[in-house]
Amino acid sequence: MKLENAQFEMAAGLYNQLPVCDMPEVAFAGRSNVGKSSLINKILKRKSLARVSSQPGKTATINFYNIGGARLVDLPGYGFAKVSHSEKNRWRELIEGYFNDERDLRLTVLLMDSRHKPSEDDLTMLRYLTEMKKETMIVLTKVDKLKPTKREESLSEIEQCLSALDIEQDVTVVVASSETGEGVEDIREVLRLAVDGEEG
Ligand SMILES: Nc1nc2c(ncn2[C@@H]2O[C@H](COP(=O)(O)OP(=O)(O)OP(=O)(O)O)[C@@H](O)[C@H]2O)c(=O)[nH]1
Ligand SMILES: [Mg+2]
Repeated sequence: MKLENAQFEMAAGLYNQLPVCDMPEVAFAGRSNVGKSSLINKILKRKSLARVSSQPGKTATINFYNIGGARLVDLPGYGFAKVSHSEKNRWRELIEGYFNDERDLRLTVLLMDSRHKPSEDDLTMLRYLTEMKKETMIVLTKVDKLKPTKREESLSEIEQCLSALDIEQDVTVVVASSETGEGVEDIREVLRLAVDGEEG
C-alpha cells in the first residue's frame, strides 16, 4: 500500500458495477456531510482527489481510489433527508451490496461528528458492521469545530453512548480533523496495519 500517488479508479452507482475484488480495501462510511471525502483527501495528502461539498449528498456513488495494491473506498453518506425515496433505496442497496459482497475488506472507518451524540443512523450502522463482524474503527471528526472548553464533555458523552452499546469486538476510536490534520497520522497507521499487517 502506498498512500502517495493515489489515483481515482472508478465510481459505481449500482451494485453490479462494483469492481472485481482483487485487492484489500478500506471503506469510509458515515452520514452525509460528516467529512468522509475530506478525510480521504487528508489521508492521501491531496487537496481535491475526492470531491468535497458543503451540500450533503455529494458522494452518490461508491468511489474507489487505488493506493498501490489496495483501495480506499468512499461510500455515499446516509441520513440525508433531502433525497428522494427511490434514490435512498438505490444508496441502501448499493451500500448493503458492497458490504455483503465477498470482498477483501480489511477495515471500515466509520465517521461520526465529534460535536454531537451519535445519531440513530450512526448507531444502526455501527451495529450493522459489528454484527457482520467487520473490522471497524470510529473517527470522531471535525474536532477543530469543538470549543476547547466543550471538547472533554462532548467526547466523553460520545464514548458513553458507544460503550452503552455493549459491542463485543474491539473498536478503536480516534479523534480527528481534516482541517488541522489532528489524528490523521494515527488513522494512517491503523490503515497500514490493516492492509500491510505492519507499522510504519
Ligand atoms: N471544520 C471542518 N470541516 C470539515 C471537516 N471535514 C469536512 N469538513 C467540511 O464538511 C463538509 C462536508 O465534507 P465532505 O468531505 O464532502 O463530507 P462527506 O461525508 O463526504 O459528504 P457526502 O459525500 O455528502 O456523504 C465540507 O464543507 C467540508 O469542508 C473537518 O474536519 N473540519
Ligand atoms: Mg463525500
